[in-house]
Amino acid sequence: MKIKVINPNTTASMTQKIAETAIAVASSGTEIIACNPEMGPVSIEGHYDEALSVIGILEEIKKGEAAGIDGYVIACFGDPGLLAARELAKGPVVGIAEAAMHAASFISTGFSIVTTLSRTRIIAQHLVANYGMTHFCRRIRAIDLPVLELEDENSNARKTIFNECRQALAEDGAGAIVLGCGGMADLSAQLSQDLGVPVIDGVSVAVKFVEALVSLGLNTSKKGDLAYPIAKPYTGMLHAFAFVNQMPSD
Ligand code: 5HY
Repeated sequence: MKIKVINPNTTASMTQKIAETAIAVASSGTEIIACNPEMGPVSIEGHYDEALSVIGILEEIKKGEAAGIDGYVIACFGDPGLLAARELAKGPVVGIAEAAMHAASFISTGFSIVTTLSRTRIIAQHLVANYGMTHFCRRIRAIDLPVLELEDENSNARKTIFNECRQALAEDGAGAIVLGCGGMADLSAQLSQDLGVPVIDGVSVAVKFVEALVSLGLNTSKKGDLAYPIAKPYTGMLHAFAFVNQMPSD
């Protein structure tokens, strides 16, 4: 099977890190195609960045459909454009926030999320509610470092994340930690070992969930709101995004 892992920001080093994490957990027989859009924000740190990252994500889904991709991972903790991507895709599309939260709920009765900037906590909070995880999510914490600090080997991001996780375990009554950024994908194994609790990275979990869904033949339902978009003209600079209906819809 072919799984396309999309890093919605345009920072190639973060895409490479996400690719390595995905390839490390993929089953034999699973081909991982990791990419980031050609256009968009170098990092996603708020609603505006997120909104504008969606165009690039949908462009990558469109290319994936033409290339026979079986399933997709959206590797940004805001799960940007998830439902729009599902409208375009035949196969399953899984967001790393959704995947990580569900995995945490299988192995703990409470988890805390550790993300980057405080201003993005509200985005995670909305997803916690959307995904029915309010019962499990103990707290959403931020290390208040910009996303791209994670790309700087010399920054103290790792130490700061470790300290925030340790505090979460001491104060929040959490049994597991969910890492709140695709750029933290490479940290989960070491943090789990150092902290002695499950520290969950959504990229790894999302790849395994997509593998499971595809192997079960579970594709995105085309009945109702996730049916292919209704074909209509788009004007201005988005005219090329007008959906051309090649598939039957309900
Ligand atoms: C992410 N931003 O996963 C989010 C994390 C965040 O560029 N990749 C980003 O802080 O919202």
